[in-house]
Amino acid sequence: MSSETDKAQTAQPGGDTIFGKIIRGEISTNFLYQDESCVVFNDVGAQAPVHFLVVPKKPIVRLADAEDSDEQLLGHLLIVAKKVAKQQGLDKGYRVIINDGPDGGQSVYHIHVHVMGKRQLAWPPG
Ligand code: TR5
Repeated sequence: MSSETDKAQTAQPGGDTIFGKIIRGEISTNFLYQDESCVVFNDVGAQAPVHFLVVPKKPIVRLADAEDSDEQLLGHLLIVAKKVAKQQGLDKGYRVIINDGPDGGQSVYHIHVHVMGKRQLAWPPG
């Protein structure tokens, strides 16, 4: 198992996360974009030359816990993802991923959208 998979198998939902600290400014972070409902920053463990995360300020734990009332917010995250992808020069395409739960490889229990690009990505993922 990769270390990311190990992390996902042992990560626990609930409580504050590292992303909460980033959103509140308790950890100094260079935001690629931010607005009233989300922030965007580079993934510290980048899996591609460009790899950033779109994170809502609302601490939805995981996609499985999203509510019908989160529909607009979740759509907003994708619109922000495509705008920042353009800013980052991902003209040849990119991949958008939400990992959910242990089997989905989620290691941080504050929902986030991964955007990866600037290399040919394989399919299917592992
Ligand atoms: O595995 P999932 O889908 O939950 O994604 C979590 C992502 O958060 C991973 O790709 C990590 O590399 C990333 N991550 C973890 C930390 C972190 C981060 N990205 C930016 N800054 C980070 N800090 C300061 N601390 C982390 N622990």
